[in-house]
Amino acid sequence: MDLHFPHDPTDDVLEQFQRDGHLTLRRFLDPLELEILEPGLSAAVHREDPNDGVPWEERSTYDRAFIQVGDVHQSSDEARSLVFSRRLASAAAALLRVPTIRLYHDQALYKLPTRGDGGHTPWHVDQYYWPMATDRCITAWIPLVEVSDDMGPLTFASGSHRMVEGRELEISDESEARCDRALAEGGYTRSREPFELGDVSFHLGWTYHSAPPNLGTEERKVMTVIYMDGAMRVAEPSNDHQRDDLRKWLPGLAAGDLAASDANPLLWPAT
Ligand SMILES: O=C(O)CCC(=O)C(=O)O
Repeated sequence: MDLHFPHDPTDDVLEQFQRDGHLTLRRFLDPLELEILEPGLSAAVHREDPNDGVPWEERSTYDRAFIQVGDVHQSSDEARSLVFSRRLASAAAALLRVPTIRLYHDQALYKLPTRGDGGHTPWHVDQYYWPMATDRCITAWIPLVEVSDDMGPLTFASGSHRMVEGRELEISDESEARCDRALAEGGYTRSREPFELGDVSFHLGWTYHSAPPNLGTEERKVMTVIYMDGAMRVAEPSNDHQRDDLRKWLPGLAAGDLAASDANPLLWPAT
């Protein structure tokens, strides 16, 4: 299912994204369509939850942050319609200022209501995990339910895609503490707003972001799609996470290759 026809952000929007490294497009998707997609997509996420049954006390900071399920579009037609949405992919192309866009991968990030200590998403940058040769990669964060301020909305540090300190940290208590301090010292403004159904945020691979714990009673259900420049090349992995990502999301490829395995279809222009 194609959610909408392509959409061209205005020059103001493009400049804002270039300045801040993140942007939320309000009512970008049709709330009714998201309501229809949500149950099937959530069923796939819960079926594949890697931490199902693990007591809260035994979970790491990372595992308390969210239920993380990747490649959801392989098991859910509902996820597939978001991953192959031309409206989303065309916005990614416009924001990155590239003519073509490929899928890096998708993942659902469902934040459980906190059960005591933790449940926040520590400050981090995504590109630490990705073996990519340039910074032309972007995540669309797509809530499948309304996310009020107490449910753990994504929080950005505006302009932080230019900050270098902390880029070498995996998501952890250490990244939370060190990035928080570096962002404060660098004077970066933090931006956190509730999401209505249909609102979609986009952030660059090097933009620092975090989320508070979900203090509500319902799950914070969010789907993400990670896009890259269609001309992206694979970089030599610089850590074990990047080696894992190379195997998982760029199968069969090596440093220097065009990042265009069978798992990375061209999403824009749509074929
Ligand atoms: O959903 C969250 O809490 C974190 C999301 C995130 O880190 C991302 O989409 O890159």
